[in-house]
Amino acid sequence: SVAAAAAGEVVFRSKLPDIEIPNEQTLQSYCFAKMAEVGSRPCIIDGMTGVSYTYAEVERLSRRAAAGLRRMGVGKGDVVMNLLRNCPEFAFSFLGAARLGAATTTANPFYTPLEIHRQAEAAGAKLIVTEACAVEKVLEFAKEKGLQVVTVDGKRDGCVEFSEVIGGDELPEAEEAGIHPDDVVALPYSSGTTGLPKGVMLTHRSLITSVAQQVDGENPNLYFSKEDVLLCLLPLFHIYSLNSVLLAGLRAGSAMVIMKKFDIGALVELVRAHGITVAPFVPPIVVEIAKSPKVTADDLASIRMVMSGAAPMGKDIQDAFMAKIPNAVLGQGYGMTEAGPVLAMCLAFAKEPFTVKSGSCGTVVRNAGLKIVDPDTGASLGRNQPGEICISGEQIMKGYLNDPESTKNTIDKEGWLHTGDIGFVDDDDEIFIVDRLKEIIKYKGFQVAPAELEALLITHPDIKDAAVVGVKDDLCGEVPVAFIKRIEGSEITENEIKQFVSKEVVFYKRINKVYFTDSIPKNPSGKILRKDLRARLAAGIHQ
Ligand code: 4UU
Repeated sequence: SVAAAAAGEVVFRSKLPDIEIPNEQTLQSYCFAKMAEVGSRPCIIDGMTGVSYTYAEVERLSRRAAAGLRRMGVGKGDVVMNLLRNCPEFAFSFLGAARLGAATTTANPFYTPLEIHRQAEAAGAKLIVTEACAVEKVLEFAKEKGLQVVTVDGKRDGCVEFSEVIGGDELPEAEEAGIHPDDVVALPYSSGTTGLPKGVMLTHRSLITSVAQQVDGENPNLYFSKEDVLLCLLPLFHIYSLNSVLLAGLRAGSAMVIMKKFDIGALVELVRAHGITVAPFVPPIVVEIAKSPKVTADDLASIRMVMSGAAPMGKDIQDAFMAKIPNAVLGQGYGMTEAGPVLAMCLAFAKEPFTVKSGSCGTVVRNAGLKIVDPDTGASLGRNQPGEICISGEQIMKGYLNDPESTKNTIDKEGWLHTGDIGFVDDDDEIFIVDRLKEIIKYKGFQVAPAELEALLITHPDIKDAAVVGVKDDLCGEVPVAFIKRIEGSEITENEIKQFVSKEVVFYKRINKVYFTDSIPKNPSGKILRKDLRARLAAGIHQ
């Protein structure tokens, strides 16, 4: 529930009234609640092949996936890893696991073996659903650890084909029994405000609440209808797309066109072919479309709503984009994996829309409370005063998997989740993010955890100490750079260090620049003073 305001506290609420949220059921029954109305309507369309699945078919396939996963030994409390680019099977597998009371942990198929193994092991995955581009990276590990591997795109030695998993009977509804609203259904990984990536436990209750806050009610904050065709281009392994596209789309009865990889020409073709009406993006895609001479307003004429999120989008980008596509509403959603994930949503997306300002990342969602807190004193701040954004409500995570300490440091005793984002709420209840307190770096909306890169860097025999911070980048938002203290006598070069890192991490975590230094600033307890490093960079001091 929404944390009560203590004396003197200012708690910001949505302009929309609270609603009844039916979160005492399973996520799958909530998402398919309107089956009688939408059964024969298109649900998932594979943009690659054009194959289209109706709502009734998606429900049936998810029941078959449940039965197939159960045959392979998956049951309540188990974890399945989806290591997939966007494809219909992602949804079948996710919903199938949910029916068994199992959770899905999602990961980027372009991760390196190190990154995949680490997450699979930490999450306790029993089975990995993947595709040809990633299967090589999991086979050996899976054999060693006794995990099963399923492939969605063809036969492979040592693997089971997904077509086989969904080849049998459907799991009857009665056999779904025993799932509690507080059971975990999704387990994405996020480093949150500090440290290494951690498993974020999102329950049936939290995801239903989050989806309802967006698309339910007489005047939904994010109005998706049965007539809408949503573009599912953002990766489903990230919570933004999983929640605000797939789950929100299912609940609303919209059609979703699945796009496997970003290409501006292919995007235009899909928009034209399917009459896409809603396009959820991240800022770099908005920029690319605004700048591309290949895309005209005519190409995108069917789109009525463009959402941006996962990274800051300034007023100038927003204005440039709107000048190009004047008929669409462009606004932002503000999310954080741990927050379930949506904290705020643009009210111009509502069924009865409000007027909003460019550059705002929305207004707090309904059935939630948002507070701005002075990071030094902990005092709750009023309007127009920047401080740390905190959120409460039934949508927030249950906690980090096997990490009560980090959970306690993120969700306080009163139930407020601390985001590590600095922002303010203006006179019209609109939220503006102005800075980040936390160490995380966002490369095109993807998380890069400095602690992960630092831990890797210091395993190199020539590196005595290392610190990683983000620097602004026009194309990517931010990129990681490293300060390195070499061991005495070492002559290791910038390039050698970059290559060492590149071998172990996915492309967007690569070190963009190395600065050699004699000292890494730390506080007395050994915490890296990233602010000081950022100040050094700003002052042009690179040692
Ligand atoms: C400035 O990025 C996300 C989730 C994004 C999301 C989800 C559902 C957006 C819209 C939606 O409908 O999650 P994480 O965990 O990868 O990263 C969280 C962090 C935030 O704490 C903030 O620093 O990403 C940054 N961020 C934003 N920053 C997220 N959205 C925004 C935004 N503006 N609109």
